[in-house]
Amino acid sequence: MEYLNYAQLIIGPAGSGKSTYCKIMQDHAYHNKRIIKVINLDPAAEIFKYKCDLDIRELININDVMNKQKLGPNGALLYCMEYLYDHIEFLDDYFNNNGDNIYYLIDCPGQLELYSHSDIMKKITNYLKKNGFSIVSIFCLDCTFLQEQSKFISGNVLSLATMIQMELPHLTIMTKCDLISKTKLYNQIEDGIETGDLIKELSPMMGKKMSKLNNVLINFVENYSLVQFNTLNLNDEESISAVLYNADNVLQYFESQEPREDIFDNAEKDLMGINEEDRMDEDN
Ligand SMILES: Nc1nc2c(ncn2[C@@H]2O[C@H](COP(=O)(O)OP(=O)(O)OP(=O)(O)O)[C@@H](O)[C@H]2O)c(=O)[nH]1
Ligand SMILES: [Mg+2]
Repeated sequence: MEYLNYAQLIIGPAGSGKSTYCKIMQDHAYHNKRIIKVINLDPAAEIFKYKCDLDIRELININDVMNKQKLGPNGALLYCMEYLYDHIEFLDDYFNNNGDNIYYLIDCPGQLELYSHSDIMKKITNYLKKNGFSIVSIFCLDCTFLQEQSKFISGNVLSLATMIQMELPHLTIMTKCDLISKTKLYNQIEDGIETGDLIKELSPMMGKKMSKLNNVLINFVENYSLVQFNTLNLNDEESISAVLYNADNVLQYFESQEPREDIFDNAEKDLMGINEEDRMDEDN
């Protein structure tokens, strides 16, 4: 399938590094002469480190919603996202103005209820998919989830619940890796962790009673191929390139960048003088 545009949907718990991820990727792309536009879909965002190309706050302001509708922060957030869906022309006009073959990062709010309990984000991404977007979810998880196996499994389950609800290709990225020393688990993840190793290490930590549950959870996680993670360290260009490369791959972005075959064919014909002969035939 040929896509018109490409988007990474940046999601994950509050404070997991979503907005910083956008800044890291935007800078990385800039240094590699690639353009990545960033859209803010978090109506409660305050300061941006990245260059924001479109901001939901131009459409709706969460404080106004809280005051006028007498809602708390979570209710107001849901209201804002539903308002965006009802006024989807806000996004449409912007995309149409930009034209095709554009790569976007969409910085989303951190309230996981939006992805796990409500279907509003799915409705928005389904709309984009119908309009020719290739989309990947980038699920950001703080690297502290790598500090022990039990936390790691709970992070997995969190990511998995979102993946199932969003029905999008999904990558889980361990963020803030500049902040931790490389734990054993960290190294295992970089080298490709085995389910068997996880079970072996988790069970003694949690007592016999839990071992059956651990096995079920770990196998469940593996069946969804979630034991694969990317680590992101903002001081390590290689890790940034690797994350972007994986996202590009999932989006099938590279295919759209390959020169079209008819351009090659024409150039070949030009070299052989065939196009010139055709043109002379047409002139006669
Ligand atoms: N050292 C370091 N700090 C980071 C990194 N990513 C994020 N932070 C810090 O973590 C905090 C939260 O980062 P954000 O990027 O705002 O996280 P977020 O997921 O967008 O947060 P919300 O939008 O509030 O859900 C900030 O203080 C960042 O400076 C990182 O890769 N390395
Ligand atoms: Mg943010």
